[in-house]
Amino acid sequence: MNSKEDKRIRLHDFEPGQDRFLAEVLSGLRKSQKELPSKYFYDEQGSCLFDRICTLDEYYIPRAEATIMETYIEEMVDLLGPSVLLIEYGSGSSAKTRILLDHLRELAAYVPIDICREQLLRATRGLVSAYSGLEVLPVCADYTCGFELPVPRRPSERKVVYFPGSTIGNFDPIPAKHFLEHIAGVCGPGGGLLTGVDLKKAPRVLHRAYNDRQGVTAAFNLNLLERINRELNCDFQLEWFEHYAFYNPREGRVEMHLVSLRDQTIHLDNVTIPFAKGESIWTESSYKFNLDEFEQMAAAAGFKVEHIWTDEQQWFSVQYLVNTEGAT
Ligand code: AVI
Repeated sequence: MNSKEDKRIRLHDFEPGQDRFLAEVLSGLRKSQKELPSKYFYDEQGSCLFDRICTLDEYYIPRAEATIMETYIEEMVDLLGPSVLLIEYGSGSSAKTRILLDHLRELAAYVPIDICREQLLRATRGLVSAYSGLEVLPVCADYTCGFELPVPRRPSERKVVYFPGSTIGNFDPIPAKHFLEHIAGVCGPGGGLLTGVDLKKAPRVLHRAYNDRQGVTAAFNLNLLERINRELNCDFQLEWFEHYAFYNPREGRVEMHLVSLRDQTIHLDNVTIPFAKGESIWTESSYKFNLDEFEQMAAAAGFKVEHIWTDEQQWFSVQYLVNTEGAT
């Protein structure tokens, strides 16, 4: 960091260490259905690939969400009220957040939280120069684990967590409920959660979204193995694995896998891990919801759904949930 803006950036750094990365990779690859946590997609290269996915014709989510935000921003701002402390989980490039930063009244501060330090710092630099009066307090952390929130200079009326993009769908149902409970604790009684929730739709639309013609999603998926090779000194042969994504209607989720194209072994930290031809590593689930299903999960975590905005096709929703704890 060397520019004038960088000196004003105080990073709260809880970046997960390589020990935990190694432990989670090894434990996932030792299961009978091999798996890897999808949060590890987002190194510098993976974050760039994800940004490219968000520009693809087939990947409807960012377009639908942006249209909803642009159409209903005034209603959202009225509901959230003035002097909000805005906390974003998985802020990435913070590009989607700008519409809120542009419209929220007397914003107390903005806390972007992301696991990828480089992208977080890049985004913070951009925000600091674009919003001169705004206090930006970046936190580098795996937000599925505990970390301390920075304390802003200005007091706030309420805390609002922003969790766009339907990343909640990347959690299995029980961890999703626990995660919503954690957010309810962070925003406190009367605080809120503004979140994107992807809705159930025709499987062919989902199939296209996770199997784009340019192969960007495949590169995003395979980058996980490249990252493990690079950072953990492993020896995956990328050309011997293939991206495979499909909608599982019974479970209501898109599953992404990497399928081994031959019998092979890989070596990681003195452990040899065998792969049979056709065996897969499950790298991501992306759950799609009915409005009722999501409402029930939110209620079980202590949230009341205050408002739902959807696009014309009802493919995607943005929802404002309020922590009802302490309400009579
Ligand atoms: C970040 N998350 C909501 C994306 C999704 O759609 O589940 C990640 C992604 N995986 C493949 N394409 C996009």
